[in-house]
Amino acid sequence: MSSKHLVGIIMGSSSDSKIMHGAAKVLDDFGVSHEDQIVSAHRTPTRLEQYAKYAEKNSFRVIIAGAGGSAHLPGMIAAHTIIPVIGVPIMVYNDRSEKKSESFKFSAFGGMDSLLSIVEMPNGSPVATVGINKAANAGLYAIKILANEFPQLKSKLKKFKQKQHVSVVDESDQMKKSGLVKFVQKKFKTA
Ligand code: RP5
Repeated sequence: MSSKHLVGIIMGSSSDSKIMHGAAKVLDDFGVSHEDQIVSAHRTPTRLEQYAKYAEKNSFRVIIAGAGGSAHLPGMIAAHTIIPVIGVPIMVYNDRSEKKSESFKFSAFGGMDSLLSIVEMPNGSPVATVGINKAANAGLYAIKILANEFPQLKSKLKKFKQKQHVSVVDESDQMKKSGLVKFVQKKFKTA
């Protein structure tokens, strides 16, 4: 596979990094090279435009863009480039100050604000959108796109699906054997 970065991961703030790291982790697990940066649509609008050009120059195949609040980043990046953009709506944010009270650590609309602003891109500038905080799914979806070009990713994805299958069947066997009450006690360490 290419040693160059295939995926660009960007986020609106360092406070998004805890969520966005889920995408990076999946890409690392599949051996897909990615480059990670902070690009803010409202604090660094000119940098956003530069980043889109940079991504095209570097032949990124996919851009994963995460943002919270009104979340313009994924849509604005999509407006500036023909590279497919996967948007990650982020709920938990605003944790720059440790002293902030709990109620200030979450976006007012619980992530629905970001979800709707990313998923509701008007016709002509699409952004594929994953669920709120589901950065790992963005990573997986990027791999599915890349698998069209890199056949080794196809077989890795098939193995990944097979592993999921086996783990569900294993848990089902345990449940069948012990019964639901004991299964829950063991799995969730309840009394
Ligand atoms: C958005 O505003 C970012 O994506 C982040 O989710 C949110 C809050 O940013 P900070 O105030 O934590 O920098 O642009």
